[in-house]
Amino acid sequence: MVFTRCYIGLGSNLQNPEAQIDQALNALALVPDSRLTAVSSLYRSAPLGPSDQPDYLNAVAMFDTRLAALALLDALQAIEQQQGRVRERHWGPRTIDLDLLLYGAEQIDLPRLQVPHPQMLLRSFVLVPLVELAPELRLPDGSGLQQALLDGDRTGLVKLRPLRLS
Ligand code: A4P
Ligand code: MG
Repeated sequence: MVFTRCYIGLGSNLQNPEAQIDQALNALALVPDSRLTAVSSLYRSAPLGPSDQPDYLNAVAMFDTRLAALALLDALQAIEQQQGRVRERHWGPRTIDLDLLLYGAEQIDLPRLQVPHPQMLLRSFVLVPLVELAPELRLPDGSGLQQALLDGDRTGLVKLRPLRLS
């Protein structure tokens, strides 16, 4: 099977978020049959959802894989588990959240997995790092990201620094 180019959103707002993002990137680099190809800058973002939680750190990774989409989701959820992710409330604080944003040009609508991630164009903390990584990217429906970027509200989003692949 050939490699499928994917994009993965990373988010953390608990227990040293910078270290959580680094640890998740190191874990992504070890996923079998896959290559962590590039990563966006690190961004700080105001919480979406309940506001009585710390700011988030967010980034997006470019990830090429031979895994099927559900196998990749399993790998992402295993990394979340390793990093002590406890699911408490919806949109509540978390040590690490890994969202599969795009899996090649596929559209997937399963109970466990919707791709493209349904909220991705509405979230500046996803869209801005994604455009930084892949400005010319097209979604499965053929649309680009630039219009969503122009329409979006970037309040509370701050670019912090480049992230290095180790
Ligand atoms: N799932 C379906 N599609 C996908 C996909 N494309 N990628 C399912 C990953 N998972 C997918 O996810 C719930 C279920 O979604 C999973 O079991 C998987 O099978 P979750 O992360 O456990 O659930 P949740 O956190 O309760 O809800 P949700 O809607 O996934 O949360 P989000 O959308 O991940 O948002 N504010 C800022 N500034 N930055 C953030 O990163 N993140 C969230 C969480 C809220 N506020 C934020 C941020
Ligand atoms: Mg999630």
